Amino acid sequence: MKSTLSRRSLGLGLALLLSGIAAPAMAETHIVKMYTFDAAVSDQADFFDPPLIQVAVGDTVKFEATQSGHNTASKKGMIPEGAESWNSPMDVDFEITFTADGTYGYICSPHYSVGMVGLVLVGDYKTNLDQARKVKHRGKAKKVFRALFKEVDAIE
Ligand SMILES: [Cu+2]
Repeated sequence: MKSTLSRRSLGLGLALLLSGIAAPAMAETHIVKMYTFDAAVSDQADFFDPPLIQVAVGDTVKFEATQSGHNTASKKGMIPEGAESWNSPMDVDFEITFTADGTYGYICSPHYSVGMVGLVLVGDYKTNLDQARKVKHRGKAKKVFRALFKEVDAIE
């Protein structure tokens, strides 16, 4: 009886171990919410939450139209060479699967100048990090991107 139990728990342990090994290869979906205002989340009006995320190649980011009046669009010069740009309609949930390493800068089209911007870091994101950082911005986008790149520099 005792040996049966221990054999069973060994089997379970092995199954857990194997699923743990398989996990990194499985693509994940990450949520970024689009907000107009929610004091419980941020003092800022018009923002992505979270504005900076790090994902693996093959993962999907789902931009959720949590509140209305927003979209997501890649920012010219802020995605890796050869990567596909995007520009979602307003007020829809929008999914992007990232298949190439790199830093991806994006904006909300109507709220770019008030700083509704974000970064997705995919896999080996440093491949185009410097190019993405060099892009000039206007209004509050300048300040928000600068703060996000500072956060990126703090990774490791
Ligand atoms: Cu917006």
